[in-house]
Amino acid sequence: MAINIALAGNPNCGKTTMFNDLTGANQYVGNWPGVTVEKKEGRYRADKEVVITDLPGVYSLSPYTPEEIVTRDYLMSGKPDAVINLVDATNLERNLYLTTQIIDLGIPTVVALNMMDLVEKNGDKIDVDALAKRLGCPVVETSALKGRGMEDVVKTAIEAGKKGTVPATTLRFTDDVEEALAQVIDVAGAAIKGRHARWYAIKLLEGEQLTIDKLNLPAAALSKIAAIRDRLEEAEDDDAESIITNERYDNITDVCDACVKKSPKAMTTTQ
Ligand code: BGO
Repeated sequence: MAINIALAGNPNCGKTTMFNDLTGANQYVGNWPGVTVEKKEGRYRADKEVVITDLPGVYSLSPYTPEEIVTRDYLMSGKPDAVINLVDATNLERNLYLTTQIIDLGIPTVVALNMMDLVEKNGDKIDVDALAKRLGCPVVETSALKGRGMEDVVKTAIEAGKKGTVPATTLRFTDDVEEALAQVIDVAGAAIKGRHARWYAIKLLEGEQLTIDKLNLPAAALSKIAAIRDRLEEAEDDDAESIITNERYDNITDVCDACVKKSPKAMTTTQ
């Protein structure tokens, strides 16, 4: 049976390079239905049962650009068995913003720590085991340019996809936000049951119109969720979307502080 693996990541993280290395000449390029966003699909050259879809490069899963909508819809379509989230390891802090959102989707995820050749060249160190523990999903070192780690990352993704292993929710928000999310899950009930429950709860708490329209919740549930949002916003003196964005960045800073060691050479040259 075919296994579907999606490649997702920020622009310039090396997705095209990895996609080309994995699929060789077995590629099909078209457009996503209804939009002029390029769709690239190919068969893994070492196992033709594995179909690889290269998603458009995005910085976030907000629904503001066609690329973000295509990426998000595909990841939530139930089609991919697993996602390989490429991150540019020389720019971990910026790239992990998307990673925290992909993890919240609740689909089998493997982080490909790409451009490791450059990290090593710079003399920086990343504690890969600690990073995997913090993110709650496997992390594989790769260099798409040098073809390093390619088999390992696909093998890890196939395994995660076959077992249906979703990321552990080790990246928590503050207690106030987690409590609000639990209340939203309670109110929304069966409408958001399943693997995407946490993602939907976050979007409902943020008040994202696209998700509100999609879920078609009864008016009474929507007003209870609005009350939960109001209480949180009042307690934190900020809007819900900013609260969640800021907490993602706080988590990312903690993760990078714990897992990345910049070379002393690099630190003196940037001062
Ligand atoms: C140019 N290591 C290194 N060192 N570079 C990598 C790696 C890696 O693991 N992976 C990718 N790159 P895309 P998106 C380039 O094109 O795959 C490089 O947007 C150049 N081009 O070679 O396109 C890759 O699909 C001139 O670099 O990323 C590419 O995600 C000078 O990262 C760039 C220097 O990769 C983006 C680099 C004319």
